[in-house]
Amino acid sequence: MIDTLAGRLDEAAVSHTAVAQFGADAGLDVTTAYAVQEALVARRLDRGEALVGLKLGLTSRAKMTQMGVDEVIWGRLTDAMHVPNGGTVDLSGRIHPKVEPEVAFLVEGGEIAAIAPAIELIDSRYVDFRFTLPEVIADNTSASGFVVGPWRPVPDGVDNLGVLLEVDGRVAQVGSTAAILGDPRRALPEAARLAGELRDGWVLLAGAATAAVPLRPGAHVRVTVEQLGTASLRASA
Ligand code: OOG
Ligand code: MG
Repeated sequence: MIDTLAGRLDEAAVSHTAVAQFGADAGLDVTTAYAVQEALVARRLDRGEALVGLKLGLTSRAKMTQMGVDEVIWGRLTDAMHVPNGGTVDLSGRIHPKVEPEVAFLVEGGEIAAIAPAIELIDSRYVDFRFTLPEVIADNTSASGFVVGPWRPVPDGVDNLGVLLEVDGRVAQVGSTAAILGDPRRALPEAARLAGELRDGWVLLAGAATAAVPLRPGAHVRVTVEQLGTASLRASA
């Protein structure tokens, strides 16, 4: 079953065509769901992608409410998901992408070496972006892309910095890093506990500070985190 479900999700991503939720009959539990995720990401690695980090999801109340799911989850980031800061995201390869404001950590020696403002691009492989907790875990927590702004040392007050998500110069979401586990630095021990591994040089996305917003063709998206600066992307036409 693990391989069948991983194959379905992989095919959905590659063909950018949403799949139906697996449904209760599949009997997917959280443990099996992480095995599906591993098998799904293994297919990417077999195609030559490399693991470059991890992400946490549903670390904020806003996201739990938006997605109707209420447990912290984790997923895997590969080099193919990385979009350079200010770069263009090709929408032709996505299903129904959304963007959300995050902070990223650089991991060294099991610790936080640097912090950066970040944008996560999520693109659920399920129809209508609807899923259960095991289903979204199996789908690598909707991971599709990420942008990291300039790295800097962790500033004082990182547990409560203002976060702004702008689309075409208009404010789309406002929030605070406090929304991320009460303090985004908690993402590090949380990721180590959940994933069991954090390699040097990996990027860790701590989770969205606000709800996600749809990424429309041609849109310019900018995330600003107080004291950290900005990260931005443009969607292809
Ligand atoms: C699941 C991924 C959640 C976050 O930052 O909370 C996530 C989803 O919303 O599709 O990445
Ligand atoms: Mg996220």
